[in-house]
Amino acid sequence: MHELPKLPYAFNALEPHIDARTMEIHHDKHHQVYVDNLNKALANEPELAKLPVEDLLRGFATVPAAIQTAVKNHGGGHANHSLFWETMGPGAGGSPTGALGQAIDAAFGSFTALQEKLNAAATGQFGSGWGWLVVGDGKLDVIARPNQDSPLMEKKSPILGVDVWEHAYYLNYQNRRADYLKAWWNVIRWDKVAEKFSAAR
Ligand code: MN3
Repeated sequence: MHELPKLPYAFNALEPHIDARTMEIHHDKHHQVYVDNLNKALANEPELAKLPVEDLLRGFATVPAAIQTAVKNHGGGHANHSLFWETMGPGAGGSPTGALGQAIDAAFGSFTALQEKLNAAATGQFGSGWGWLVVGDGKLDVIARPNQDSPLMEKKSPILGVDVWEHAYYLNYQNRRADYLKAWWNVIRWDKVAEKFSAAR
């Protein structure tokens, strides 16, 4: 059985960048529904149900056709939000250092250039989806994907992602997705992103 991970900080911990009410609904309601529906989809697949959700998504091609859509939407939703909560925190932000900082400079030219590229990808995602910083074939890349489609299904490892479904920002930012993105950079835990980067390489 998959379980909703506990939010590692208070609902209001990311204010003023992300408001407490949005965090509460987003974590307790939206993410819970992905977890519940994933468990329902896997109810008759005991072997698949044992896998960590990341492994389930990496092996997406072998998931039975009858539950592929549910696994993509709800398994993706579960994995994506788990990463999202974990890579944000209070007193965070700033810029990446060490091996990750150097890899970002090498791949994009500078941290500012990465920010511009990820902002453009996330702003340009039509409708609901995510902007991602991923490692694929050992290299950093920025991509956007619709809905809850996980980069793991393409054998890319997400190390940072931003949810641009309206439920992620509408209460505080309404239609201003770009303002939400600008604020989000202030809550990124680069120590966590660096851990994921070193694990992915
Ligand atoms: Mn969401």
